[in-house]
Amino acid sequence: MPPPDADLHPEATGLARKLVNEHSEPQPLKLYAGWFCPFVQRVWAALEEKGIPYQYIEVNPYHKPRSLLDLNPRGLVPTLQYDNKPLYESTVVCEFLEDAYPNHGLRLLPEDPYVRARMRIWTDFVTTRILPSFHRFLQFQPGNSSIDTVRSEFLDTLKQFADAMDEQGPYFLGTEPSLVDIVLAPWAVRLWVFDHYKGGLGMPEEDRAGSAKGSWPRWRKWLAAIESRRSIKETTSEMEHYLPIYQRYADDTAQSELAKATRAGKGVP
Ligand SMILES: N[C@@H](CCC(=O)N[C@@H](CS)C(=O)NCC(=O)O)C(=O)O
Repeated sequence: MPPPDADLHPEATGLARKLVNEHSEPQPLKLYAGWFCPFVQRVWAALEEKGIPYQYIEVNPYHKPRSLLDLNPRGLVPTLQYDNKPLYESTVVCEFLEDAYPNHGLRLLPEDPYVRARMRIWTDFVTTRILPSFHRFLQFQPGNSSIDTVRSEFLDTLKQFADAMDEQGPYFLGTEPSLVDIVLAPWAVRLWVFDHYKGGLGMPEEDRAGSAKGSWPRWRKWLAAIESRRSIKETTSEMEHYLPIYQRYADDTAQSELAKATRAGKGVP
């Protein structure tokens, strides 16, 4: 029997629907995607930012069709097919897009080796620290520990991220976005889940009363820039179709690899 997670709206909606329609023609570069998936949104936004021609192919990774398993034995989206060869793991795929298409659109990786390495530290921080604590908070059930603990652990990861940003911004490294912004953006635009299911995100208004500086004003400046980015808006579907999916996480009944990893106290699959 397919897991409950397999029961999803079958296709992208809203602005994302329009983008899917524009990318339905066969191309040498194919993105096997799920419209709802934040890891997919990383790669999808990177493709859009760089203006790389691609074909969008919707698959349900909880049904794991043969077409997906043949390319990626783990059966996860995003999976890329490039010149008939498979690639997966969203961050690796984004880096690959920069390497393979260096002269297209936005530069995802800074040229300076030090800045590039530092950006990778924070890209890794997103996946190994922010995302697991996002999910511990989202999947929290009364009786385990206290929701205040998981909430403040999550906020602390966001604060560390904000504190590492360029002071002016608005993006992490400064005036232009880069990979580190794109890897967090899909979760940043899903923060509504905490208001909807967990009694609020609980982010302080400001660090110090009246201060324009500090972590949270900087976080909000970053978030506003991310939320208004075309590549993020146009890869986001209508809210109503995310609700049943996130309800399963909020109830901790989801059976996805990510949900199971969170329950087992592990990192992102
Ligand atoms: N580490 C992977 C994670 C991808 C992932 O977990 N994708 C989810 C959808 S959001 C999936 O395919 N899940 C199928 C499953 O859990 O069986 C990446 O960064 O690409």
